[in-house]
Amino acid sequence: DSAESINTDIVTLSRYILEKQRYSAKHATGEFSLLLNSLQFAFKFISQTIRRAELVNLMGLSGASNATGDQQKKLDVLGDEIFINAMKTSGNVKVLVSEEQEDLLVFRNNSGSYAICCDPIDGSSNLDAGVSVGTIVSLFRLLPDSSGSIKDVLRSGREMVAACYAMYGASTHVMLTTGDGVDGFTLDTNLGEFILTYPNLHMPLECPIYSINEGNTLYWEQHIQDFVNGLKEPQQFLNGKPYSSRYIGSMVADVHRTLLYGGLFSYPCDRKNKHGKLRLLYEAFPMAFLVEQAGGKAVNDKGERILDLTPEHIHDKSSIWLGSAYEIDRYLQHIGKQQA
Ligand code: P6P
Repeated sequence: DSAESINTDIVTLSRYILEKQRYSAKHATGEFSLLLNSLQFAFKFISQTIRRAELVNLMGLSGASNATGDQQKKLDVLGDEIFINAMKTSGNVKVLVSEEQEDLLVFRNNSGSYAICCDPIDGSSNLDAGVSVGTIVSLFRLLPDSSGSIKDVLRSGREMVAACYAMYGASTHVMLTTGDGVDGFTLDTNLGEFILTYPNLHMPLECPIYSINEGNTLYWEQHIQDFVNGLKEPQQFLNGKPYSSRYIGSMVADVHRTLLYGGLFSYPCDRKNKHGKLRLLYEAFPMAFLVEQAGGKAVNDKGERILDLTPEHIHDKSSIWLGSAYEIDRYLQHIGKQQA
C-alpha cells in the first residue's frame, strides 16, 4: 500500500466500546465495557479453537489426547468452557444460561450486575462440513436488588440491554446491538482486533429470498405450506420470477445473510417440534433484537412479536419468522387473512 491509502484511524471494537461508554449514560459505569471486552476475548478464543480443531480433526488427530490424558473435548463443550470462564473472570456477570448447561449458573463471588444467555457454538453439527457456525448472546441487567436468580432471565425480550453473535466463517464477524442500531465488526487476525466494518447496519426492506428447511414441509400446518408455496409462484413485483431459496442450516449463517441481503428466515413449529426448534433466550431473542434494530421484524407462527414473549423455562423454544419488513408483513397478512 502507498502511504496515503492506509487508513490510520481504524475503529476497533475496544475503541467502539469505550466511545459508547463515554457517550452513553446507561453504560457509563465501565462495567458494561469490561463485560463486552471479556465477550470479545471469548469470541477470539473460540474462533481460534475452532480453526485449530478443524485442522486437528482434518489431520486425523481427532483421537489425540492432551498432556493430562483428557480425551479431546467436543467443540461444544470447549466453546462452553471458554465462554463460562471468560464471563466468570470478567467479574461483571452474575448469572449465566448456556445451551450446554441444564441449569442456570450463578457466580456468587461476582458483584456483577449482568445476566448473560448464550449458545456457545450454534450449528456445531455443521462444523465437519466446514459450514460457518457461531456464538449467540443475549444480555440482561439484573433486576433491582437481585443477588442473581432465575428471575433475572425469565423476562420479556424487551428487557434485553444487548445482543450479539460471532460468526466463524471465512472471516470471524461480530454483529452487535446495545439498543441503538446494529454495528458489525471483522476480526483482523494480525492485529488480534475486531475492526468496525458494518457501521450502523440497515437491512434491505425487502428481498426475494426465503430461508426455511423444506424437508419439514409435511410436518407444517397447512397455512405455512400455503405461504411457502405462494413464494414459489411467479411474483408480479419480480416480473414473474419466484423467490429464491437459501438454507445453510446454521442459524448464525442464515441470519447473517438475512441481515446483509434481506429476505426471510423461518423455523416454524411442526409436528416434530411442537414449540419450534430454536431456543428463545439465546437464539430467537438475540437474533430478533438484532434484526429489529437493523430495521427488520421478528415474530412467531402466530404473528406475536418475539421480543414481547417471556420464557417460562431457560431452555424454552419458539417458532420464529425474521427478516425484511416486507417479507414479514407478507406472512402477517397471510395469517391475518387466514384468521379472517
Ligand atoms: P434443521 C443448528 O443445529 C440449529 O440449532 C440452528 O443453528 C439451525 O438454524 C437449525 O438448528 C437447523 O435445524 O432442523 O433445519 O437442521
